[in-house]
Amino acid sequence: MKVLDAEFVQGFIRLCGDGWEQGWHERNGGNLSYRIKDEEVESVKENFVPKDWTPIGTEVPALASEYFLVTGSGKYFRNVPLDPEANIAIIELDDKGENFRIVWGLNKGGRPTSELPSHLMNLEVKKKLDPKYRVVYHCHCTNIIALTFVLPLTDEVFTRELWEMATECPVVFPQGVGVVPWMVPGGRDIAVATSKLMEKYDLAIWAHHGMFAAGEDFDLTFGLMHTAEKSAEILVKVLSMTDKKRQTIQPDEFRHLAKDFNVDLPERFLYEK
Ligand code: 2HA
Ligand code: ZN
Repeated sequence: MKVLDAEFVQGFIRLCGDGWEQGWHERNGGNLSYRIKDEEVESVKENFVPKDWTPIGTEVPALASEYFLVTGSGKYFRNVPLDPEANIAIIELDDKGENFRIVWGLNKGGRPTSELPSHLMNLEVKKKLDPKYRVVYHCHCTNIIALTFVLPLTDEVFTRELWEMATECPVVFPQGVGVVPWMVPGGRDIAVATSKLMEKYDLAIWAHHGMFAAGEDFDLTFGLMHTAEKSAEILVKVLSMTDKKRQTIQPDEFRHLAKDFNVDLPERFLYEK
């Protein structure tokens, strides 16, 4: 099968276009990765032409010898649906999980996303917890970023505020949201900080930068990002009108919701204000 005909590649391309349309990917902002299933690798392998091995910049031994579909460094999400083969790549990891090589894509040159260490370390943490997780998505979602200038940068406050602004939020991300303080992007340090949060959460905010989401497939991962960002948009609107909410969802009401929807909401997010 041609790579571009594969369903997982089509799903990846669609997410890039959807993210662009949301306004979350100015210029080359954002990146996406997908841990490819064995049978999907088999279905497109005939097209692979391996390039040279290159260090990842970190180690991900639990992902050794696996294949990933990733966006290219400096490439624009806007251009992914228009010319996928020039803007995305399939990479293979070596048997130690220390080096990668491009086997398909980026046909006009380039490297995988500058955030490859964060993507792979997040995918590794998630795989160990639940092998069904395959997608990691980073975008520059406007309202979440805006809130990182006005809310305290704690998991507790961001989780509680996002939960309050849309009833579906505690059901969609019951574990909550983690927050990484401002750090230099692109390297191992921010990857370590983010992947630590991914042990507890499916969402990690990068202060004054954007957010990471992890999920089992493209719909769930994009939907998670979209739900959290929509909630942030509502909070930005509320805070633009007033610094006080006249009424909101109360801790006991969250507990009631948790019971009826059969989700576990950690008590540390249900503090009295
Ligand atoms: O430019 O979003 O975090 C890509 C990025 C870096
Ligand atoms: Zn970014």
